[in-house]
Amino acid sequence: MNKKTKILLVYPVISTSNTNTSTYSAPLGLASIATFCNQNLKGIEIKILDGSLMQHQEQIEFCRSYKPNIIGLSPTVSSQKNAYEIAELAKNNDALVLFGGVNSSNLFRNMLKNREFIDGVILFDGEIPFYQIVKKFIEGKKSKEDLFTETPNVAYKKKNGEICEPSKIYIPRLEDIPKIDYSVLDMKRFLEQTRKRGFGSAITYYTGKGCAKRSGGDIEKEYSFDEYINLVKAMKTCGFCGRNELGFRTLSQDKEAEIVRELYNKYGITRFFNVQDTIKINYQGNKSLGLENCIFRLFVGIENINEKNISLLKQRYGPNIILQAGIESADPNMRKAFGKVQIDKSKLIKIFDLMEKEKIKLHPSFIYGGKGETKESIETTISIIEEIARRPSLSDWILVSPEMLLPGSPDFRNMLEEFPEMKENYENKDVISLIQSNKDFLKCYTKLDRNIILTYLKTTGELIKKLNPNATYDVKGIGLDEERFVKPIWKHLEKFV
Ligand code: B12
Repeated sequence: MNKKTKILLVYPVISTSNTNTSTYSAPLGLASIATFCNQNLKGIEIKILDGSLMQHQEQIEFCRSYKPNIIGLSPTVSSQKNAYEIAELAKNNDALVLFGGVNSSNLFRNMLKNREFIDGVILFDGEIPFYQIVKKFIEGKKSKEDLFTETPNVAYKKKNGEICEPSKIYIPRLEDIPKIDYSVLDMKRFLEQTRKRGFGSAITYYTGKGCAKRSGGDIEKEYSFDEYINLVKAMKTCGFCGRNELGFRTLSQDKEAEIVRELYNKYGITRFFNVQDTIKINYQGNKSLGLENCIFRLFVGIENINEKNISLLKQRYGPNIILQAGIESADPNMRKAFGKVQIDKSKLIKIFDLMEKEKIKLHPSFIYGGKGETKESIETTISIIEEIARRPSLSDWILVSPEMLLPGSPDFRNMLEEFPEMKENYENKDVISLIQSNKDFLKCYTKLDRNIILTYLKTTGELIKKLNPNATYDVKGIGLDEERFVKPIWKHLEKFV
């Protein structure tokens, strides 16, 4: 009797050294890969472990008893170490070990050099390469050469230690990838958690990859590795952005309607978070999604919030809209340093007035400690945070973080290019500490240090608490000790913990 090939896909637990980003986000990348494989292959069984729902130990134990034939891991900067531990365990049980996702796409060389237990790293979009590898595996091919040489987007290490870059990069049109079948996730447990956290039945979906800033020119389906990497490096992006792909791909307006209506009908979802980095507001024809009773949280560029766009958004999503906008700084020089559109304080305040009038909620995010940041520029930003905190009907969630040096971001790349000692420090690393890299960045590009940043983060929290006692103050990219000092405020969690 033919036994099924067991596949385990893991979103590892984000290590405790960082604030738990406690939202209603599901591992969409893994869910999409599972959907694609299930629809195109027979004789497989796929399980997904979501690190937002379980502890690291639970993942370890599951992996130990399940003994997958193939494991695929999707770590972030802050869960890389946990991922290695699970992967090594799977390797000891003879699994084929594959890594993927943004962080692995950036660090693949060092990962393959330093970690013998990794068989291959799949760069960028994973559905098709992962499917092709599983297919070959089921057909009995087991050597790295057989599995990887002809497969797009895969990097691996040969027996002689040579790192093989992907022979080609394949970038599918999003319309060619089936929409996610959410039943591959543990929806029961996921929704129990979102309800417990006070979000109701909430989940993420996506309608695009990349962002508007990255657009320009058509995206081909195939590139050579060098050609693709050079095009990505040449793109204009925000300095801190850790995305690493070319351009902006989006799904059609109708596809979005299909996705959210299905989630509403099948799982009773009433709170949706579209993770597309900037939504396009150019709806044609019948705009309404017909889900007026639901809440939609959408990423926008703050400069695009105007009367006309709000009206279009309301026609499409109904009245309950939360706009998540990366304001980052209110200081013009800092906005420039971050690569943001120029917009001054008075314009920002007009936007807040408009949003309040229109009853649209704002979830803004800010960064302290970008290139050239000074105490004065941080204080300018705090004055705008104060303006928001004074308006409880405008916002109940404010996010501030120290600049996180994400591999793949222009700021990280420049730091290594401009400072030889940084190059030496980071060149071979396959785990990046958000804390240490921020300290290094501050030293290279500002006269501030991390203690100053942490003190500003703390006083910002106190200010928010005073002005809007019901607001959540979310701080990312800080360690546990630092968290005890800064005191982020998880308003929505307080009721439930
Ligand atoms: C939702 C989200 C989260 C959720 C993730 C929930 C989850 N379970 O997945 C939460 C809120 C937990 C989260 C946390 C963090 N995130 Co985040 N997040 C996102 C966001 C907005 C969407 C991700 C998504 O679902 N995309 C849609 C899916 C379909 O695409 P995908 O994930 O890229 O997956 C595809 C490929 O990457 C690949 N792939 C992915 N995994 C795997 C695995 C295998 C085996 C294979 C083969 C392929 C593969 O194939 C997939 C299908 O094509 C992205 C930005 C974006 N819009 O993409 C940032 C992003 C991924 N996050 C980022 C970061 C930095 C973080 C944080 C470290 C800091 C932060 N900003 O909060 C934290 C980590 C923890 C912490 N507290 O410090 C960066 C990553 C940069 C980098 N170089 O690593 C991004 C790109 C934002 C940015 N612009 O910089 N995040």
